[in-house]
Amino acid sequence: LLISNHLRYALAKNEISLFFQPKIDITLNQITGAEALLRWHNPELGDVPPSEFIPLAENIGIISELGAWVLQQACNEAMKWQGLTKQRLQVSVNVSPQQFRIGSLLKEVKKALTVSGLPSDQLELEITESLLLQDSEQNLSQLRDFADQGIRLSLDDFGTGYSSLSYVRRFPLHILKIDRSFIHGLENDLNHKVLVDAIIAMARSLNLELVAEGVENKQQLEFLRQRGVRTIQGYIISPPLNPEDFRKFLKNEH
Ligand code: G
Ligand code: G
Ligand code: NA
Ligand code: MN
Repeated sequence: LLISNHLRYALAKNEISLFFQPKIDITLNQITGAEALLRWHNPELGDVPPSEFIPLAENIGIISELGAWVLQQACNEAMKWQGLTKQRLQVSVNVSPQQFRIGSLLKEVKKALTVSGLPSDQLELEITESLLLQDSEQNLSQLRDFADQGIRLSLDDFGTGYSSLSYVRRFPLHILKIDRSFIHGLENDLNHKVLVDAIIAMARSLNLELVAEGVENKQQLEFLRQRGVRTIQGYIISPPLNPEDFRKFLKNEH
């Protein structure tokens, strides 16, 4: 496949970059960190979204290499933020279930932390519900390894899969991210409001921190604020930014 061939050489050709989207504590009006998001621009294909090229990277066997690159870049960037703001910022990195299956993830995470010098409690891994649903001992033990290292674990896209309370409580998670599909149109949709309330209640009962993603307008923000959700991410604050613009965002914060 043409796109696979391009993807194989994309890293070497510097076509891949990492953007950062701020996360904000809306009670303190302070930035708490950023999610690292892959971007691929190919001269022939144009911009290819990660939803297309991540599955492809898994299929052609380069997800480990790509994932290791993301981890290293994310940790390196997070180190550069330290002088720019008083807060101790978290950097969140998405990891796909396939990266857990390969088994070298812990080694790659440790390497990225060592090489960058970033303290492990400033790294957050965003995992998906599908990883929990596989419910293998191997996945659970890897998650425990990360938690033991002080790395924070966040459950991404929550509510889109089949995770139940009984599933989620078995895993050493710290954060639950409300999927943006529930935030979208929230202000006009009673069903979404009810779902978001249920997710909030569940997170509280499990003692998990909450992040609401995809927040685009004031009504959504106020809905979340009223319910005590502290941390949000979305276009109302900022789209994902290139590393330079993200540093500018930090400097303009105060
Ligand atoms: O940025 P965008 O909305 O296009 O992201 C689409 C999807 O790609 C999201 O689900 C996001 O989690 C995923 N994604 C972005 N960057 C990475 C990455 O570095 N690794 C993995 N595994 N997924 C990523
Ligand atoms: O699946 P994941 O949660 O990792 O996806 C994150 C993606 O959501 C990012 O790639 C980003 O482009 C997108 N995103 C971030 N903020 C918003 C927003 O406010 N609205 C919408 N529609 N998408 C957003
Ligand atoms: Na994510
Ligand atoms: Mn998500």
